[in-house]
Parts: sequence; structure tokens; C-alpha cells
Amino acid sequence: MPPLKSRIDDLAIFGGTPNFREELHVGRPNVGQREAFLARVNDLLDRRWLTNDGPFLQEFEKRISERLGVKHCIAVCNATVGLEIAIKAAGLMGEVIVPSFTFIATAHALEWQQITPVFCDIDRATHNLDPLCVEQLITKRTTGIIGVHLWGRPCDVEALADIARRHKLKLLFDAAHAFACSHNGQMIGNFGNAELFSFHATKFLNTFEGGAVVTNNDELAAKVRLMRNFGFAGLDTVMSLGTNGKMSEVSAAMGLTSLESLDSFIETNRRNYHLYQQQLTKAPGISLSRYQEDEKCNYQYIVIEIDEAVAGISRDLLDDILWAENVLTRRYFYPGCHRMEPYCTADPQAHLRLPQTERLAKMVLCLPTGSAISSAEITAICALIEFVVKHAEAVKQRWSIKPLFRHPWRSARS
Ligand code: T4K
Repeated sequence: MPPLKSRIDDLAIFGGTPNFREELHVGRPNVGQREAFLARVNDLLDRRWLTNDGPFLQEFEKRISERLGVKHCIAVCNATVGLEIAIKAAGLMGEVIVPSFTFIATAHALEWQQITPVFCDIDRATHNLDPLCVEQLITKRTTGIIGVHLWGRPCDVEALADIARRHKLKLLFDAAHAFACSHNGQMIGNFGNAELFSFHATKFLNTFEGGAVVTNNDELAAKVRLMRNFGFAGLDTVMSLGTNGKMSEVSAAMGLTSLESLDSFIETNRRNYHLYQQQLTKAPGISLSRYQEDEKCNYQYIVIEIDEAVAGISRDLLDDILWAENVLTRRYFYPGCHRMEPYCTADPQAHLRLPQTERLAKMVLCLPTGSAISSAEITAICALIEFVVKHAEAVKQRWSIKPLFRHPWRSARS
């Protein structure tokens, strides 16, 4: 790493040398014990059993159920298909209330099956569904609520369950971010009618692509299991509509290997989070979203909020500055699902009822963490942010005159 910046001309955005030679990503995969994984790959090749409810898949499902204390785990090829299956199996139709401040998959999984996602505002502090807003959006067509445990921080599970019970709605949780997290001492995976995890490569526990539907409901689990495999029950009997949502053996092998390193992945994330927490104190207007540490957390997202009025710099300019330094920060989940197709055309006024979503979508930035980043790199990222905020006025002025760096995605950005 080159020495830290001392003048604003040293910033790469103005032609200086980038702070980092190699790109630092948000979502760099964690890889567990390579030898253990390769041994499993040899096993599955020797067995010539590559997919369709193989032994690794069954073991993976069992390990997850045990770890979470949940009755059923049905592993799937990715969380999006898992969500689609859970939605179908739970019998959702008409309208379903979801946050807009989430990955687009949450909304698409509904729209894909002609169910209207009704976007609901979030709580300013937790970034999760605001139960008061949920209640206001219930109509005769509403059949369910999908809460998202964003960044792995649990929704207000009790309030949502109460609303669902009173209005006879189904309650699912998109727990894509929340594997290995708990709420009131109980593991995520045990709430609502079913919950859904993602094990995509960018998640702290990965199966390359993958996910799992978990539930304590026997009937729902049986439906999901059938639907994951085209509705087949036996060699030539189809019991229901289904799709191909199966997880392959190589993914399950990666999942088992990842599970063996789970505690060390979490420990690394926890260390990184504390380092960011210690070092981001000197930049006014920059606040780190906190985890509730008396619960189990996976700490997989480092989320900062940039209050432009205090920091003197916008989230987007800070994002550009960091990219120029090879810190590939992400503006998850800008601009909110309601501002993306097909939803913005279907409901162009949705932003009017989503003030917190609109506000946060302009403030939030995710920073790199995980096992691919070192403590020294985190320290350097924090020093960079501090430097930029300290010189915010000069940086802004210089930027308005002669920007040298263009964000590679600038043309696709608003
Ligand atoms: N619900 C929620 C709340 C979700 O966040 C997600 C997924 C889902 C549902 C659906 O789950 P899946 O169907 O995907 O299982 C990434 C992930 O693709 C996506 O899984 C995740 N959420 C989302 C938050 O992040 P992108 O479009 O940002 O991915 P991409 O390709 O830009 O990669 C992110 C960064 O990671 C890049 O800097 C590159 C780096 N990377 C990525 C991959 C795949 C690597 O270094 N190595 C890799 O192998 O969506």
C-alpha cells in the first residue's frame, strides 16, 4: 500500500496513485478448507452421484436443521428460486407486502408468479419493515407479508407475526443475509411460516450458488420438497406443480466445507466489524450500522450511512472516490425496488409513501469485509474516509472543476 494521502491531489480520483493495487470487493467469497472440499469432489465423482437428493445434499440439510434447531431444511439451487417455491407453497397470491429496500430478487420472486409486491416503508434505525406502515397497506387482496432481515439484522418479528395473525396473512422471511443470526435467543429460520437463506458466492457461507427454505411446518415442508423437484413423488408420479430448484452435490459439498469453517468466518467478520467501529469514529457524518451483539450475528455486511449535511460530502462522491482507490464499495440497495422495472412503471408514485426508503437509499454504502481483506486494509480504508471527510469542501470544489476518474458504471447510474 502506498503512504496515506496527505494532499487532495494524492486522491486517485484526481490522478494520484490508487491506495490499493488490487481491487477490494464487497462480497469476496470465503473459501473454507480447500483439501476437504476437493476430497468431497473426488467422492462425488467416484460415486457418480452429481445431483438429485444426493448424500452430500442430505447431510448438508441435516447439519443446517441441527444448527438452527429447525425441523425442516430444503436446500435449493439459489435463494431466488427458493423464495419463488416458498411463495407458491404457502399459497400467496394477489398482493404481498414487502420492503422496497432489498435486493430485487425479493420483489421479482412475487412478480414472476403474477403476485403484486406492495412496497412498504422501513424503520429508519433498523432498515427493516416498519410494522405500522405494513398495517396501513393491507387490502382485501393482501395474502401475505415477506419481511427481509436486512444485513442479517432481524425484523420486528413479533409485530409482524401479530399483524399476520390478526389479518390471517401468511408470513415469510427473506433471510438471505441472516444465516447463523438469532432473535431473542432463537435462531433465524424458526420464524413465520418459512424462512429463506441464500448461500450465493457473495454470502459469508456459500455453496457457489444455493439457498435453503427452512420451516417448522410439516405440511409446508412437504410441499416445498415436492415443488423443488418438479412435483415428483416417486419415479413417475407427479403430485403438484413444481420446478427445478435442486441443489447439486458439488454445491452441497461446498456447503458442508463452508459449514466446517463457519465459526472462523464469523470471527473474522466480527473482528473486521470492530475494527471499522473503532476507526470510523473520527469522520463526522459517517455512522456504522450496529449489530445487536447480545444476539448471534454473522456481521457479514459493513454498512455505513453518510449524512451529507454533516460529512460535507455525498454518498455518491465518496463512492466514486473509493472506487478510484480500488475499494469497490456497493450502494446496496439503491435506488430501491420501487424505482426499478417493472415496478416503477406499474406504480410511479410509490416513492411518495416510502420516505425512509428514499432517504436511506441515498445514504447507505457497503464496505468490504470477509476473509479476503486484512486489518491493515481496513485501517487504510477508514483513514481514506476520514481524510475525504476532513477535506470535504476542497474535494467537492476540485471535483466540480476537473474530475479525472469516471466511475465505470457511471453511465448506468443516475
Ligand atoms: N434476497 C436478498 C435480500 C438478497 O440480498 C439476495 C441476494 C437474494 C434474496 C437472492 O439470493 P440468490 O438468488 O442470489 O441466492 C450480489 C449477489 O449476487 C446476490 O446473491 C446478493 N443478494 C446481492 C446482495 O449481492 P450483485 O449483483 O451485487 O453481485 P456482483 O456480481 O456484483 O458481486 C458482488 C461483488 O462480489 C463484486 O464486487 C464481485 C465480488 N464477487 C462476486 C462473485 C460472484 C467475487 O469476488 N467473486 C464471486 O464469485 O449481487
